[in-house]
Amino acid sequence: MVMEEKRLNIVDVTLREGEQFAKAFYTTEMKIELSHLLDEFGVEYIEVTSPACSPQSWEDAKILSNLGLKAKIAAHVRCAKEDIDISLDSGVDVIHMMFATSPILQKYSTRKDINFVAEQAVKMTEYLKGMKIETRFSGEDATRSNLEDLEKVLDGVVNAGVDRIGFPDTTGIALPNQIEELFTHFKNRYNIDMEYHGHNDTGCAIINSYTALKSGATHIDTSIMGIGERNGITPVGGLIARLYISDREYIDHYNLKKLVELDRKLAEFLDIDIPFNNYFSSDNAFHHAAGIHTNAIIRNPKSYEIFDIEEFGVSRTLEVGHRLLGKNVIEMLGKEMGLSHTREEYIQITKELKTITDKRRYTPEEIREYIRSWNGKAGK
Ligand code: HCA
Ligand code: CU
Repeated sequence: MVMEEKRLNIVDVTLREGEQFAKAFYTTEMKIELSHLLDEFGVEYIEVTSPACSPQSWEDAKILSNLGLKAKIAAHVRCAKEDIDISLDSGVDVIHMMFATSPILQKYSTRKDINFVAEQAVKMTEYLKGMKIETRFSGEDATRSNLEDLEKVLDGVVNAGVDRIGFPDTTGIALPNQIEELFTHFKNRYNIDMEYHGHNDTGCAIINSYTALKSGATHIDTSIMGIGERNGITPVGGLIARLYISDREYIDHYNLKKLVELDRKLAEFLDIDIPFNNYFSSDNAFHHAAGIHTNAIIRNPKSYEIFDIEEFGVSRTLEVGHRLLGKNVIEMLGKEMGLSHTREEYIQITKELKTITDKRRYTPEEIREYIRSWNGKAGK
């Protein structure tokens, strides 16, 4: 299938790649709840751990496949008939096969050479096409694979009728220019659906995903908050943030209000904190501190915010208890409390507050109390 419209297909891998995260353990109930939320957000695919991995993984794949979600359930499997058969038996909608195509993983991980990979990939693709099930093939460690090796394997699976080919940056080593070249090359070679899966070891997961999309990828792998092996992969919130700003038409079909709920739910399930620098859902994502910023934000939020944050169901906070505070925010606070100090008085209060907040941070409540009981006598 060839997709021409400007649309992103999100392959959510929270339940598969994310299960490889150091802090992850999912119960069946958690998998069900996360799948419902992901479906409400609108991801196109929910990838699950290979049903061949453990008895419960098989049971859960079956349960998720029977939830009646709009999202397709995809089993992530080794390119081996035993694993594929067990997965098919669980009732999943899609098979995501992978096999290492890089010399280093062939030597130390799979211990299968490129000829074996090419032959096996074609065999399994033909096998699955015979059953008319949607099939994807990924060359694991594509970004450290030789181009000729990738071509050899992918030519075979494309000829055998695979629906989609995947290019994982398994070690997070790639720069955007490599991703652009890779996707442009294979788009011109096949014009088929292509998927990108980017690890974040060097902080390039989002920009590489974005670049892949602009260079012909139709499917991007993300996970909630980016969880995965090591420091993880492209976080769904970060990719949405990028596209919301520069290419909104790709993400029109997602329910943006669900993003924060996804992060909160996962953090609760895994008993982790939402990282301080997380997109949209961190406590400080829309916290404005310096007086220069808060003064301008009060006049127009667009001065320091690029998103319409209401669309994400979140709100901003303004710093009041720090020495960087601004007079406008203090005046606003006073007015909110129904006080009737003059502008000059608020300027005076701000001056005093800057002295006391030089010692430590104050809570908003302490600052409110100071303004409330201010009577013109400094230092009380
Ligand atoms: C892994 C490998 C993988 C596979 C991605 C894919 C990667 O950790 O098991 O199937 O496209 O990063 O290469 O996640
Ligand atoms: Cu991965």
